[in-house]
Amino acid sequence: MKVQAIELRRISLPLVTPFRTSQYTEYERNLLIVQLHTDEGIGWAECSADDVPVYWSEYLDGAVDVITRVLGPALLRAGNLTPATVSEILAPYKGHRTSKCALEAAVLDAWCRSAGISLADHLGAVHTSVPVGVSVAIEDTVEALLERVDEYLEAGYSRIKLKIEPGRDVDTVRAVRSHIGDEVMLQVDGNGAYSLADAQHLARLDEFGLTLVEQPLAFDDLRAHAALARLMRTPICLDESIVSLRAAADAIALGACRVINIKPCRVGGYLESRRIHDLCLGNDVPVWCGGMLESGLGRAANLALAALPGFTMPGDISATERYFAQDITRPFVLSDGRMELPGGPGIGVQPDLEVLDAVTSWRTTIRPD
Ligand code: SMG
Ligand code: MG
Repeated sequence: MKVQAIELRRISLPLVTPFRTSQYTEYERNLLIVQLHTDEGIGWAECSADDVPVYWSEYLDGAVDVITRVLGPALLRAGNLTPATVSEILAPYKGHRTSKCALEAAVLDAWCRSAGISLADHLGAVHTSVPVGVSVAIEDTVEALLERVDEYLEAGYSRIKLKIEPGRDVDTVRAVRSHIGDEVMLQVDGNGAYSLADAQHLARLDEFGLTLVEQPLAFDDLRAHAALARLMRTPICLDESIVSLRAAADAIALGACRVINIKPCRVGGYLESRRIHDLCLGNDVPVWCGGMLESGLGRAANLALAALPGFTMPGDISATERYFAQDITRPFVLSDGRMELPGGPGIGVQPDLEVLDAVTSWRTTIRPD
């Protein structure tokens, strides 16, 4: 397959409620949409970097720059390529995994569409629907948080994930656990806001029967996570720390986690995600698919990944209405705590071009020199 042109658009989708984590509050989701033109048809994907580098080092303006000046031209120069060669072509350029993921995902979509197969089948999916959870933002008051949790449980989510931060952790989790009862699957995410000095405090979370505690400590401190893991009964799950297959292997070998959150945009793509999945499956480490408040394009691709056999825990792949009043694709809905894979070739959905135009604030096309 030959890449002929790469169209980039910045879009902005207002969030139905602000998304507040220990690091940042987001009011609208600004994303980069990739439309890849190849000699075998079109591929769609998104680059899910944030406006500012707070979740991790990548951010949207940086993604625009590196795709426009470096990664995009490299793909255009590459001649014939397959999805598997994209990461090799882009390997000389260090980092920028979210941008690399967007380009690889667009190639995968074009490739699968032209072959008439779904991305899910291409990746080796074994399910046609997957259980999904919801990530609940930090609220000013416990009352507001309980209301939000009730709303999501009523919608049927299979598990609740609470964002926590110092000062909003043990007491908050106690209130939510006693409100929802012991049966509901509950987990927490610190987004790296704690240090090993908080170990005794974090260990107090053990009494709430949590499924896991996600990324409590700094992203680049596997040893501290391993030390914390020895002090807590609740399994540690890593998110920000797992940037590659190698990082996943290190984390497992060090005992830094018992569960891994796989986010394709964090590890450089869907094929690296599958390699991490395979490693975890071989080591009895359950995985689940993380989320970055994606548009329907990223959501559809994440669903395909989440249908692989090792994804035994509900992912952060929530219904469209949890994020946006209007998405660029048809809405994704929940049914009995699960979400159906779209089916159809490629990622199985396409943007509504009228809606896409309406939310686009900037666009450019990268062509061969
Ligand atoms: O897509 O539902 C979603 C968001 C899930 O909590 C979520 N993502 O650390 O896991 C995480 C966060 C990262 C996004 S913060 C902008
Ligand atoms: Mg996380």
